[in-house]
Amino acid sequence: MEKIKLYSNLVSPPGRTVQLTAKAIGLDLEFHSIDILSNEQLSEQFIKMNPLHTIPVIGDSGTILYDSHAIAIYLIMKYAPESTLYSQDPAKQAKINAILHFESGVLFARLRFMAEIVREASDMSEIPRDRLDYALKAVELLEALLMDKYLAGSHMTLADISCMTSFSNMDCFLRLDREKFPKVFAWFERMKEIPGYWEINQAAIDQFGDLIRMIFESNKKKENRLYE
Ligand SMILES: N[C@@H](CCC(=O)N[C@@H](CS)C(=O)NCC(=O)O)C(=O)O
Repeated sequence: MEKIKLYSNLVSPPGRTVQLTAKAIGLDLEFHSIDILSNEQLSEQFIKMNPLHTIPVIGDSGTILYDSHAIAIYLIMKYAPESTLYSQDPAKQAKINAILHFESGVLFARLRFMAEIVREASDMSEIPRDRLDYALKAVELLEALLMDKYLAGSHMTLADISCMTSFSNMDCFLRLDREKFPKVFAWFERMKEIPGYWEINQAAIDQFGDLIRMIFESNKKKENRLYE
């Protein structure tokens, strides 16, 4: 069988959701790195696959799909329908879907709103307060959602993978106080036990932290040059 192609970047939370889902169901993907810092996703070739020019995208024997949530559900339903990461039961499925919509519409959207401005900033103090507060509020909502061991109940599902990848990037920016979010941090610790966490998620977080520092430093140099 031809390997499924994944077009993504390790620093992308939705991209890692697909990588970790594949890992959990034992699927080996062929990784194609897309450099979003140099806007590779805006190339004609990429836009043909995804007019929304977002990563991740997969190619599975001619089937091209975008959006991490849609891709992860597709992979589970096609290759591991018995997996407990998703469910065949309509009520359980709806519960997982509701959290996936929260991730897409609130958690990731607010992370992106904050991250977009980093490209122009010299340090975190330059991120507008309302963007930081908006992101923080999303973490408060995540804390409120955690009424059991995992987001959709007592076992880990796709909802947890999806929220964890975005949450971990958010924590890189906000350096959250563990005491204020005890349920979130206890859940995050549990999530570190999933297959691939260290080589996929932690590796990305380390890289992401360095990337933010590099962007800040380079923006500071640009500012200094103005006054030379
Ligand atoms: N809802 C989408 C969001 C994907 C997304 O916004 N990805 C970002 C990277 S984390 C991206 O591709 N940004 C580049 C762009 O929008 O041009 C998903 O879950 O796949």
